[in-house]
Amino acid sequence: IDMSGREVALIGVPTDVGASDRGASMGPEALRVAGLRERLQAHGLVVHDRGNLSGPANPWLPPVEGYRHLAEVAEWNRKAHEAVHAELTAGRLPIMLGGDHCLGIGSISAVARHCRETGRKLRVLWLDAHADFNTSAITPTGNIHGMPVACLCGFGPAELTGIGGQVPAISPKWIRQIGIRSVDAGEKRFVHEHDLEVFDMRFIDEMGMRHAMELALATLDERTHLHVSFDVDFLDPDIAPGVGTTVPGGPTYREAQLCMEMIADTGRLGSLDIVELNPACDVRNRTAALAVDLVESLFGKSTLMRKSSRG
Ligand code: 5AB
Ligand code: MN
Ligand code: MN
Ligand code: MN
Repeated sequence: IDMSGREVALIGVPTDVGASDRGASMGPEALRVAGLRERLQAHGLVVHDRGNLSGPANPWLPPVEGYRHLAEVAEWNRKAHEAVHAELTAGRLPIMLGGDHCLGIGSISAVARHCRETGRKLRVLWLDAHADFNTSAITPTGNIHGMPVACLCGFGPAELTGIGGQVPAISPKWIRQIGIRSVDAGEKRFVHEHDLEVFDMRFIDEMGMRHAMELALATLDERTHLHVSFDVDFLDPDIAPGVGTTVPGGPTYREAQLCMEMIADTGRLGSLDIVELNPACDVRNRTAALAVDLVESLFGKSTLMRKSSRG
């Protein structure tokens, strides 16, 4: 798939209000320092860097009724929603640079709204160590970065589920989760109850990343808009230490590359989140550099060297 000439927009959303460790707010700048724009340009993409959105500071307060910083999370997400939606409307491919993963609510609700407006089918690939399917009733932490998938599916406070104008914003049937290896007890029951399609690390160990991705990508067609929500803690902490919530036993460098390459091969990528990168936890910006590397593959780096995609 040749993406050259495709216009992409980088939208920095520098906040960590949804997390319990500070530092993801520095993610956008770390990705820029690692050369995200230049590397995409080298593949012929036309890159517009919109700079960073601004929003409320992190008040650093304990949870209230099961949510930490709900008002601030809602404000950042409304802004992310509008920025992502504007780029999609203008025909550009938005890349949201988080920021913590609560921002998936704003970003993906914007993509869902765009798909409704243009008659497209939405498929969301959630690359993460975590399912992010908690609610205020079952969360062990109150951190909203553990709740975006639930909020998008309509389970959450009106301030968050209503962003984008339709509740729920998406159906659980549209989501494929890859790399999952840390799910809380109540969350696990909720995931089963709503029948989320999860390719967890056990599945990847036994069946391989190739088979997991073949299944995850099986039902795409020419009307499909594919959104990738890439939580950097998806990766094994040995190669990606720069996240607040590391979980051992994640995809290796090659497994992660293959995952990205197989997404690139579909030619359906329409929007992307890069979230949870925490430069305060990183070693010489190594995790940012790795994320940029993987994003290059997502935009077809390796396929440029191949005549046909697979076989
Ligand atoms: B991330 C935990 N399940 O809800 C919770 O990094 C962790 O966006 C959530 O995937 C991790 O607080 C959120 C324990
Ligand atoms: Mn996440
Ligand atoms: Mn995670
Ligand atoms: Mn995290």
